[in-house]
Amino acid sequence: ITDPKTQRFEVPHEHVGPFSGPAASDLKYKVDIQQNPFGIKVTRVSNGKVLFDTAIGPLLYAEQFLQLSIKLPSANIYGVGEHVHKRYQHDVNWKTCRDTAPSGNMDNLYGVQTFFLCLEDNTGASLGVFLMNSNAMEFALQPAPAVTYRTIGGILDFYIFLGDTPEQVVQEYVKFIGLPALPSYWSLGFQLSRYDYGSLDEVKAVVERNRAIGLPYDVQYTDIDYMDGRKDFTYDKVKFKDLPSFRAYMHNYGQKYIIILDAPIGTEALSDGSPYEAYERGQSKNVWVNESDGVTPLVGEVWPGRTVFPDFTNPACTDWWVEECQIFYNQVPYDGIWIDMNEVASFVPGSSNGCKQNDLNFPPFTPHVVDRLLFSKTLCMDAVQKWGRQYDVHSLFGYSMTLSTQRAIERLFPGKRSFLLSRSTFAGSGKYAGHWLGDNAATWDHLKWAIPGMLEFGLFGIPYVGADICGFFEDVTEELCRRWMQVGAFYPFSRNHNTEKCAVSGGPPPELGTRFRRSPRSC
Ligand code: SSD
Repeated sequence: ITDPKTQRFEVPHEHVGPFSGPAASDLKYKVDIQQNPFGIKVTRVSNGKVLFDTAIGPLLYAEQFLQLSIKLPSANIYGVGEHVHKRYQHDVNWKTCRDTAPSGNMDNLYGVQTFFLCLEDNTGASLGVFLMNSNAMEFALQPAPAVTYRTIGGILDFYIFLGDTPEQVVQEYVKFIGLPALPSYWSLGFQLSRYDYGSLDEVKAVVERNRAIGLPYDVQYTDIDYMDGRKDFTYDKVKFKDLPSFRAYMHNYGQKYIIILDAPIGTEALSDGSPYEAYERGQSKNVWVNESDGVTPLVGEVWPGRTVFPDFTNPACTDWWVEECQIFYNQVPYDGIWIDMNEVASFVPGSSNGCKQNDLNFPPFTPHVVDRLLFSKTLCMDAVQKWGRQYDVHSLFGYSMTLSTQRAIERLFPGKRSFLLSRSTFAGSGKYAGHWLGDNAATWDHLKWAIPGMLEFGLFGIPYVGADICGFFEDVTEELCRRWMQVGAFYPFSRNHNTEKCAVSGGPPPELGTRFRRSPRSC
């Protein structure tokens, strides 16, 4: 449903292009349009069941407020994200859904997935509904049973998929948005990581301890502490001075090495005062997200301080990013890339200069998002990228970074299945990347909630998914970590990871390296 008079933003999706060719024949469905009240009704031909009926509420179509409600055949609804859902099947009792840590409420988290699956009845017959829209939105579940999509821009570009089974619906959906990447065999093995091992020596000590007890693990990570001042495409020449030979060290034992790259790029010189060359080259090619004037790079704040933000929707930025991945690879070989902070995260609201008072930053209606402020922990909504304003393209940042990083993967590992993991996702991210459920905590609840979270990402076409085993935040108990390692062995993406922690007295038991904490933090 578009505006017949003015062009509105439409998602420039990499896989979903304009349709051509003859209309389908022998349809399973019938579509009726009713007037007064306006409604679109989709009926399953085989049994006359009404699957999708928008006449249950008004179609509202204003410049910055579009709403459509859909009466569904049953309350067996699954999907729509990214949130923490305590159950796989949704509770339709009036529920409404950024970089915010997963919690038990319905806060909007790292990605946007507007697809849901509805099981019509107990025969397996199912339908899927997908809204190709990247604006801030709400999704409300009601006991009718019905759902309401409420978005503040773009168009109402709905796709409906019918199947005789839920699997058939998901197969149709992922074929439409881009079939999931086949993971490399080694990436299905157990993986070990932590935010701030402290030095490469410590990383190697962890590797050696786990090799010594024969723990079967395939992959070792280094997080942003490997970098010089947490700047992409650099490494700490003191604490990680032997990093250039670390991949070979891992390969000698049939293991792999993965690096993290963050979306935000620091603007200061390196710790020894030398120029931060990746930043300088990006600056010379004008590859950053700009302020509302379209020419001044927007400056935010992440690690290590003032940062700019690559505009991955700009082909010149993609070329710069691919080149930087190659230059760094030539210094420090690696086997895969983990991209993070790509919601895009910023620790100051909007920009270091704040955001202008206008209808993009402060729209007439703000959906139920964290802090009720669209630019909280991210960029001003009037910031400019090649694909459009942040207001329209914010939810595509992680997706566009995935597309750009995939180009680097293809350059570095031609003809091989490699590894790409992204925190922020959109429909189609699974064609190239896997996902982890973000900064969870060492609690039994998070152990439990990870199950529906992973099942949902299977619906979203991102089946290579997992959660930080033993929890990212908080200190884990031995029993919880043991249980999490057991269930984590069944995660498609099986990685034990946790946040930076202070040194503890007594030190960890040998078999779990420095990620396990027996005693409370001593600092
Ligand atoms: C990494 C996490 C996500 C962190 S990232 O998996 O280990 C460092 O690269 C940053 C994290 C952050 C929130 O902005 O999400 O939380 S802490 O870790 O700064 O508290």
